[in-house]
Amino acid sequence: QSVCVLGLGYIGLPTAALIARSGCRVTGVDVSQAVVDTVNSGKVHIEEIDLDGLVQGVVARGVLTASTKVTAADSFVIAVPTPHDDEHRPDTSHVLAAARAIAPVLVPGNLVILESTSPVGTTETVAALLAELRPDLKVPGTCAGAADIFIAYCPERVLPGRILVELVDNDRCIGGITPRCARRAMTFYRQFVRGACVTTTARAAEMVKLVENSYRDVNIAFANELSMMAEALDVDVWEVIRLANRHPRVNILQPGPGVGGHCIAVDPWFLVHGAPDQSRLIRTAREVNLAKTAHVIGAAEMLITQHPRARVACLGLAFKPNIDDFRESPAVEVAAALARRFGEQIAIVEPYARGLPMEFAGTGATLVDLDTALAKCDLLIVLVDHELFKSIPLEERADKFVYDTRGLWPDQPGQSAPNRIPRAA
Ligand code: SAJ
Repeated sequence: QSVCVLGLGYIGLPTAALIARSGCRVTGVDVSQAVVDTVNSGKVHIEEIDLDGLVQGVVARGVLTASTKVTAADSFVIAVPTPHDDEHRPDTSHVLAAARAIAPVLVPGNLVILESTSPVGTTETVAALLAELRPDLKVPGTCAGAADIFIAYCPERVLPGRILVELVDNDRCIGGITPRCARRAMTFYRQFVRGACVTTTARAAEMVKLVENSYRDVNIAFANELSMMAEALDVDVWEVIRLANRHPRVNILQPGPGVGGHCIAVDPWFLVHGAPDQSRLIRTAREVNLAKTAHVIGAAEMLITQHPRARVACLGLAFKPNIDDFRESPAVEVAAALARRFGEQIAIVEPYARGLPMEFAGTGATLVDLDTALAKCDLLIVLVDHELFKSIPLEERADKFVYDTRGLWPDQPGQSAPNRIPRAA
């Protein structure tokens, strides 16, 4: 069995390496020569637990090679990015470019799988494109009778930091352009997936992926809306959530400074664009989560203005706890807005950063370690719930003003409601 994986990013590279380990010969294709060279030297360009050892092993055994060119194979897996424009409209051009690259080498019996998060209908568009480029092949969904090739959509649903474990253990939802395509793709995934493989249509599988992340976004928006209401009502939102969650059928998520990452804040827009008149709740949830970041910036600005001589530390930049990923992070957005306005008054603590991201260039804000911040700063703005911050004992922060957007320190004195902006002394 030979497999060609297009896109060697966060999903493509771990997937290519796992397939290679399961006994296939894999070519990993990427448009970046630097990525190709790195992988061919047995190294990795992305941080992910255990990925370096896995890639080194399969490259050394000669079962994974990288290239900038698509080669003939039994199966093709497309795992390229689907970005969006400023109006949040999905951009499927990389997916279509990958399909164009595959078209010339396709032969009867081949399987083409799309894994990239995609608007509903994209797999059918890929099929139509392949049919147009290869009129000599019977392409499923575009021809009568048995097709020559198989096309399916199978989304990834792994959590960064647990990618290799979740690629193997999570259930997979496999959507075929036809039931025959789904069955063929299921045989492919069973080679390296331990979780259940469930088949459906390509359109349903595309929607499943978008729905999973929209579900989480809507639920976080609920928590964020509660936090702003509780602030207005002078109630401790974390206590309210903790108590409400004692109900057997209630499970409210945690408020924060907004929603970050590359999926949950993006995928709901793909659904909204697909059915704009039917997606009021999902659109509103997105708006609530965006508004929460603006709310935190406004509240922090007010607090600093009330304490003009205070030295301020922003705790955390990552988009979620205990990781070193700062892209699309609401914490960066908040801290950078404060740095632009208050400059040198702002110190940043981020144990996972080696320097400040470019958003802070020219602001005068500085990156300091936690001990320095605790020794020198009087006002702490908690933006990320890193374990390191959670463990700060009360005696090291009892005398500080704290604006805690993550509910990290329920014992912080002077805050009947920790989500509430502390009043000026
Ligand atoms: N967040 C909150 N409150 C919460 C939970 C999360 O504010 O109670 C925030 C986080 O701080 C972070 C953001 O949400 O800024 C997203 O973090 P996350 O841990 O919820 O999700 P991601 O983006 O790391 O990964 C998600 C996962 N999707 C779901 O859990 C439904 C993952 O399984 C997907 O594979 C991934 O998106 C993806 O690639 O689509």
